Amino acid sequence: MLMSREEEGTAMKGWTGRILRVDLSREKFSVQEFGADFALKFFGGRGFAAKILWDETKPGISPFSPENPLVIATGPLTGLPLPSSGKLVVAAKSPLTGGYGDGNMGSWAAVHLRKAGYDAMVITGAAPEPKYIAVQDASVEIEDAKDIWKTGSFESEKRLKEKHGKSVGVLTIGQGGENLVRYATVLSQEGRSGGRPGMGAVMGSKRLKAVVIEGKKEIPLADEKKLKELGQEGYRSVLSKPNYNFWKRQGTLLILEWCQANCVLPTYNFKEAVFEEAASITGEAMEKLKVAQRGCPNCNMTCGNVIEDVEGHPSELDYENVAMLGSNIGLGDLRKVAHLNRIADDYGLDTISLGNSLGFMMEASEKKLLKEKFEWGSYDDAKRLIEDTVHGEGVGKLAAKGTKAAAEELGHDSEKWAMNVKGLEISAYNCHSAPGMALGFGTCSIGAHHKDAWVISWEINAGRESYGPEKVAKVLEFQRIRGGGFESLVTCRFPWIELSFELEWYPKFFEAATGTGITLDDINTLGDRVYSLIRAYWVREYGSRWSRAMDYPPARWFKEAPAKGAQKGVKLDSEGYDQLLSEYYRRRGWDEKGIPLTTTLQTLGLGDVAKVIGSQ
Ligand code: PTT
Ligand code: SF4
Repeated sequence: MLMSREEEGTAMKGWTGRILRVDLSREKFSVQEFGADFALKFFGGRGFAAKILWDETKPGISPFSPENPLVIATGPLTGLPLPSSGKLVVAAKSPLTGGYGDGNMGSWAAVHLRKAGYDAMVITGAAPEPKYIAVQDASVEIEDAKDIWKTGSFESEKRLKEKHGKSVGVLTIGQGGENLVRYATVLSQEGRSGGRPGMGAVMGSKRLKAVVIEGKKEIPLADEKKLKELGQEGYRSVLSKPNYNFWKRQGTLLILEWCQANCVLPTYNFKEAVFEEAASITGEAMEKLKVAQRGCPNCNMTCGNVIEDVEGHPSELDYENVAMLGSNIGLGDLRKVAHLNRIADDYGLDTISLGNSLGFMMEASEKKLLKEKFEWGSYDDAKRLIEDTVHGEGVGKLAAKGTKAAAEELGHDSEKWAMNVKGLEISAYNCHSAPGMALGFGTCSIGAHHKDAWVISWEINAGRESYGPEKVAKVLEFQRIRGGGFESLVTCRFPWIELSFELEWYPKFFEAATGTGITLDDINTLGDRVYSLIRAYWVREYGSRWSRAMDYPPARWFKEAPAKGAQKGVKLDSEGYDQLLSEYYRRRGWDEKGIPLTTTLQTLGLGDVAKVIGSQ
């Protein structure tokens, strides 16, 4: 349980020390205070969400149950005048995976939540009719949302801003979330999307259309002067990084050409790893069409590149969106890809799972497993399938459940090419010939996301063939700093990973904000704590269904090698992967099934968790 501030007797800095709780069933809200113990143990963001969901999810509940808490959490660095600090985490039990789910998104809502005097918001219950929550400093209202229900995320945000003012922060869902598509996300600012494992659908199940936040207070700081100085220095340092200009030109799309050159570009539902039309969807191709650049709050390396889509609308592109809705479905026209991306943003669907789902259905159609026809590379077929997915028509009903559930219903061994881990679809890196990245996907805390251990660029330089312990060490290093550190401090990791903004800045920022000195080792320990707690959550939810197989990537990577490109004929070796996994478990202090050992949990301050999951 959280400790109250009074019990602790500590006046905290850096955190507001307050969580806003809203019960939609009872139309009530309350404020819960927490103390330094909780703050220093879990930091914020994913750390807070994991602890709250561990404590408060009734084991085995349906993710669509009103009791499933939806957590919106910031961290001690969020909203401060520091590089790229305008981010938040949305988390809940996932309807796509049945395990812990979260996502990280940029939004003014992150900054406003902190300025309204809260570090996090926990939403429970379900409204009988569509509602939205309006927070303005101490005032919290639950308002009618009937007139924006069945409306896309862009129009909904626009109308909410017309009513509440254009500078408020808005988190909203589109029709995808309303209709419980299991990979529906939460949207903000026409191009920020978070919560791949269905956080938008959890919002929809609560009939919660949006959260509007405006805060005007100061965030309490231990050393305001120092923090400002550090922030200014930090912003200057970001600007001086050698890769800055190229990053500003291409953002995340700079990686597409590299993926093609290194045979890891997902193509035709991850069957191939190079795409014959890749040149038309690269960062360079995007640059020629670019009409605007957008980004998250407090960021001076904004990476949201906007082009005009084939139907004349603006669409903000990232690498994952383009690869999954482009090469993965055989579509090589960037303006058409951009339109599919725009529809996904407006309906509020995760582009990664959507691109996987489209690829899966195109392959199923090719294999004559469906009555309906979906051709590779067909823009019209892709559009039709997206519409059917959102509105639950025809095969769209199946597509809306994600590839794992779709394969279970479809049969014919289709689970072998349903590209997911634990139910969450794989992001845009094809790992036939990248065992370290495959391990990163296999062991990621929410299912197959690259956000925690994106080791692929390091791996290809270090030697992709190896199944050695150095791969495990790198996966762990990244899971600690990315999956634990950045997700719980809650700032964007791009200054570090993309521009080499040094990690040493973050303990300094932390100390100026909170008054507590920490080291990078402390951040790594936090990462381990969060990872083991999330693993415990999965084990508790899955019970006897939990097995080592949950940490395996799909059979396609082991059984079928790509037929083209320099890595033609290369596939993953299952014995080698097994060894990597055992070494990974050993270094984590988990048993051979991937369940944290009692001693590991005790060392991490999670001793009470051990009994619940029957740790050895
Ligand atoms: C993130 C995942 C990613 S990761 C991408 S592109 W990427 C896709 N973006 C989508 C989108 O857009 N629209 C949509 N309808 N679905 C989308 N699904 C996909 O979602 C994002 C950036 C990016 S762009 C990345 S890597 C980094 N992610 C960070 C992270 O996870 N943590 C952190 N501390 N910093 C990060 N910085 C970068 O943020 P999920 P955003 Mg996203 C339109 O949410 O669920 O984590 O999945 O947040 O504000 O859009 O910024 O090449
Ligand atoms: Fe947002 Fe990109 Fe800036 Fe990160 S670098 S905060 S994703 S705009």
